[in-house]
Amino acid sequence: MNTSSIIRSAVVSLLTLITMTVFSVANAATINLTKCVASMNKTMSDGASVNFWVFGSGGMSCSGGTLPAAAIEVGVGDTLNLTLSVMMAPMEPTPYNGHTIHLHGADVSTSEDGVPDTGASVMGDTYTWTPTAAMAGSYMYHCHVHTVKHLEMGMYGPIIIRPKDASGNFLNQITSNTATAFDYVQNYVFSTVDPAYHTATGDSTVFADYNPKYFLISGNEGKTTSAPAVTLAAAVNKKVALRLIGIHSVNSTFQIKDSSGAAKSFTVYVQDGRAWPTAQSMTSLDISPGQRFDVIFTTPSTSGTWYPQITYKKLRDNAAYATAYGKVTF
Ligand SMILES: [Cu+2]
Repeated sequence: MNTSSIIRSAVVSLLTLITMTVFSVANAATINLTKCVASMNKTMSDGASVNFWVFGSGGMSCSGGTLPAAAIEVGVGDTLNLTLSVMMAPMEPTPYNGHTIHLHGADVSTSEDGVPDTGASVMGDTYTWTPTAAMAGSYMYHCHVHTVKHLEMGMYGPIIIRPKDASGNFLNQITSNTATAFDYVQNYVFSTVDPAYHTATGDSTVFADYNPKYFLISGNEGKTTSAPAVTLAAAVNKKVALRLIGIHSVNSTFQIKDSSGAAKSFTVYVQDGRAWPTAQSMTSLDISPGQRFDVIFTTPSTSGTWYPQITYKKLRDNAAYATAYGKVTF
């Protein structure tokens, strides 16, 4: 072989290897979703009506809008094409008109990032992401136009990156590590609501001070253990995974307590879409705005009720605002 044929042979081998690597992801799927924005009024626990802007599905007719938005599940190696239509969307006046989708925590190029300050269109776009195996875990999508207002308005929802088996089915594990296997799983989306932000627009001085009045888990207040925001019917001796997704705008502490108030331990496997080098067991976890944790706890051998709960705290002095409760029976 002369030099050029050796180089040509090496190039062909390299291209073959690259092709095999790219296309050897078993049963990688392409997920095409179109999101839109709808106005929604929600009656809060004190009887007040608060206006939200929520992501729904569809273009010209926007349906299924919820607070938070429906979770998007993407397999490792799948390609998500998430399209935003703003045709019928409620909007602020310029310069804060329009909306985007920001894939919070995702490793994407600037063109897929949905940040207007770095050139993203605010009048509709498609955002593409192909997460790798190392990215299994919990994320969120949210609007990045005048974020202080639009995030508060309810423009957010979870994105869950899940490992798949050789047939392309989702594994009931947080990551490819079998230690993260679970029997039950539930999303806990944390958010707070300052109603003054919902009526203010533009550069109003209202946005200079945040005074939340409602404290949510997955869109519900859950002010007491007898009126929890979310419930899960599990069984004894089972593994329950909770995906803790922080879209709140204050400090917070997450715990799981039994019916007598004793804190129960849970194990953190993944933080912000990356596996911890060593999983850690704990009874209390601080969650800052934007953070996500994927945790697992084991239900005991006798039936009962535990209450996963989050105490929201002021950014300035960490004083508690309120606690919101979930409920798991077994
Ligand atoms: Cu927006």
